[in-house]
Amino acid sequence: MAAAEKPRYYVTTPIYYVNDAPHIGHAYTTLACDVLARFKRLDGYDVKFLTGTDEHGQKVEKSAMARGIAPQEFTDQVSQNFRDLAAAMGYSNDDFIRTTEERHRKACQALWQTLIERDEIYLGAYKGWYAVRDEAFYGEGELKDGPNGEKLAPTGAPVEWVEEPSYFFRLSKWQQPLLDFYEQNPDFIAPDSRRNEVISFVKGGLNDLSVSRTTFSWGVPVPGDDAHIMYVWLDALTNYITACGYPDQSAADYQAYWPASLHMVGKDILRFHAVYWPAFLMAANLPTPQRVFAHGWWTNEGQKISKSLGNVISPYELVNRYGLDQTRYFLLREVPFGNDGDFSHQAMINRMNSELANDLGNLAQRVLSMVNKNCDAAVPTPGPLTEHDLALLTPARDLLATVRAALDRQAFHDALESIWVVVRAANAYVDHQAPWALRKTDIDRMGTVLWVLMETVRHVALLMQTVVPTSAGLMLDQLAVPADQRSFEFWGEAGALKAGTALPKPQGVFPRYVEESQGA
Ligand code: ME8
Repeated sequence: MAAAEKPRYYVTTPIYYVNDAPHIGHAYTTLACDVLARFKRLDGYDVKFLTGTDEHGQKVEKSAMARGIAPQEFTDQVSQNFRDLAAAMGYSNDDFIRTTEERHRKACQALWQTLIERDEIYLGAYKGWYAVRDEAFYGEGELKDGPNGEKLAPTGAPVEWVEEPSYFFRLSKWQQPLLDFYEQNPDFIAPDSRRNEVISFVKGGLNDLSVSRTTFSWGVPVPGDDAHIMYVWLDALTNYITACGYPDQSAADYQAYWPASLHMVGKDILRFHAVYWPAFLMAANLPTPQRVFAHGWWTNEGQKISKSLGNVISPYELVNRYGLDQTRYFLLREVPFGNDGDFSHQAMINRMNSELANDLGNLAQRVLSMVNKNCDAAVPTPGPLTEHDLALLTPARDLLATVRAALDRQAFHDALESIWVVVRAANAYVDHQAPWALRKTDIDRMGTVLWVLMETVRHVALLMQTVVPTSAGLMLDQLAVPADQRSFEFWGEAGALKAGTALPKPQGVFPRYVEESQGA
């Protein structure tokens, strides 16, 4: 297929604040996008997958000051941590955006200018509560009392009283258009429970939004009024179009990829993506993204993850201890995507040993060892397929459609469960068909059974390339599937294993995790 004819898919992660070291939460969001990007590429799409860092704002300025270095130097250092994470987690992002880049300053200022020209922004004065930690304004009624009588944001962040000249975005005017937009685009916000939350928030009334600050300077200057810098969220959200070449709307990437197919975010920042962002875009007469998915929150052995509790889970630690693919699998398998989830080492070990090592790893190993020993290390010749064979092979071949539909709903856990239904069925089929016994009684039938199993493993591995790319690649190597025949173009009969193809010596792909104390 020529590139021009391919359908497009543009998926984005939030751009992360650089003041924290990357942790499991950041790794999770980007991982989910990575799996979608890999799936869509294999499924014939032309994909753009964007991640990056959010480097402006008062919080970052304060962190730089605390370290005694200039904000630019600080952000250069810490942004690199997120690039390193992308490499360590095997993310396949096509671009990495930093909001301190020139392309981004240009895009923000152009968007601002458009909003000014369309009379969507006006100069006023801001008086109210601001939480630096959330980089968000709060109404008096939203605040709660802290343990020492101090005022706190609903998120628990400390707030400060702010009074300063400010530009305002006419958000109030977009209340009804936003409600109409949600109504006309029922899939715009997911999951549904979150959609309802956003709708009731908007129905509650929207105030105009302060979109510039004068009391610090680390940000994009407001065009024509240097005393102001842009509100960090207006700046940050714009990254999604900067990366497409905006303000040049004829740029190839803008034409190809905007509006985005999916903004993946955590539930903490849904309001910015599902309310402010479409309002800014509608106000600038630009197309709105197709979907925003807000996933849940990870806790650690039951506790909220926080620096002060000292229980931040480092993705590096997980990868070093359990392996990259094992970590990727666990994160998407353990918790229904959208729900909150709790990390526990025991749960990680259970998934890795019972599902990866036992169910899938052993299946592949058993089948390939039998083929190696009994079929001259070559793909056996299948005879006529029986009802039993089809009872395994047909669901395996149906998996692509099932997984595609699940991933279009961002239901990673459903996708993996449907794959595991087939993996478990394949294990039951091995036991039932007993190819080791057939070797003595009906060698042709043994070949058929082993071929059906290899085909099943091939289909599973093709799909698992998205979640466990290295291990699935090794499985496909062992099935002698050529590197250029691993996309979904080769699904089903199109890529069926050919009898007589020589196979390499099988090797285990998913090691069991053995506690050090037990392993010694
Ligand atoms: O909010 N569990 O950046 P941020 C799951 N710069 N996901 C988590 C998590 C946890 N415990 N902790 C963090 C910002 N995340 C802005 C975004 S976008 C235009 C600007 C993930 O560094 C989750 O995706 O605070 C959450 O939304 C994001 O990190 C917040 O990252």
